[in-house]
Amino acid sequence: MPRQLLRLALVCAALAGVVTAASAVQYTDPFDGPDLADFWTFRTPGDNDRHAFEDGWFILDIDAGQDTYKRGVDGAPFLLTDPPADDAAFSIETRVNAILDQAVQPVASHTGLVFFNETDWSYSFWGPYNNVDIRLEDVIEQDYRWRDQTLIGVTPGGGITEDIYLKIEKNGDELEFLWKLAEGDNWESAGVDAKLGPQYRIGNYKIGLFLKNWGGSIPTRAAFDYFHSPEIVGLSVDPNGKAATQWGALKSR
Ligand SMILES: [Ca+2]
Ligand SMILES: [Ca+2]
Repeated sequence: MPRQLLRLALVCAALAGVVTAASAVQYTDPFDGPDLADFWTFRTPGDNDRHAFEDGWFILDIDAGQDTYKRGVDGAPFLLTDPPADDAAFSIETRVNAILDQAVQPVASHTGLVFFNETDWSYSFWGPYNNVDIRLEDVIEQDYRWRDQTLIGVTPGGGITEDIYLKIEKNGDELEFLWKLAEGDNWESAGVDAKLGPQYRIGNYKIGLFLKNWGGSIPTRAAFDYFHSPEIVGLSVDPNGKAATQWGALKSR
């Protein structure tokens, strides 16, 4: 009998371990839909940009010519949320597919992760660009920097032909831009920027996802598998990646 009790105790301990593992919280949004979580704001200049959920992906869907550029050119949709209350050091990441409707990324388009200070018209755009490369472009008011000025980017051979993992790490006033092609790969750094960091202070900026296009573009879509930050309180998910918190429960909080 004591032996059986011991076995029962061991089974209970093992089950407790499983339960603990299953309830481990990651702070992420797996984009299961069907609605946006409460912590997101969909910013759609011109009120003409669309979004949808498809098979666990969040889709941004825009007409041609939805450019966001220097102050005064403001057409691209952003999905935005707040940085963590203590933003001294944190990271955000996503997996983006910029080639939904053709074999390569559409011309004249840029998509990925964004840091955005609307008041001072400053942003950092990080992601696949124009079927050319994965790059950082940024702006402060009328001071725009292309890749040859930010000097941060990578050029995969053959253009943008598959989905890409993106990450931005903020450490003090520095932003580091990282990427990889597969979930199991190690993150690779494309560089560190120290110019835009001072533009991002608690209360004056948001973070999230973007999709823009410009002259010569066609209607463009981009899909995001998830948005994740270890430091930001988002949705609790189980190890299978499904949202453990019901959307109805979230909405009633
Ligand atoms: Ca997903
Ligand atoms: Ca728009």
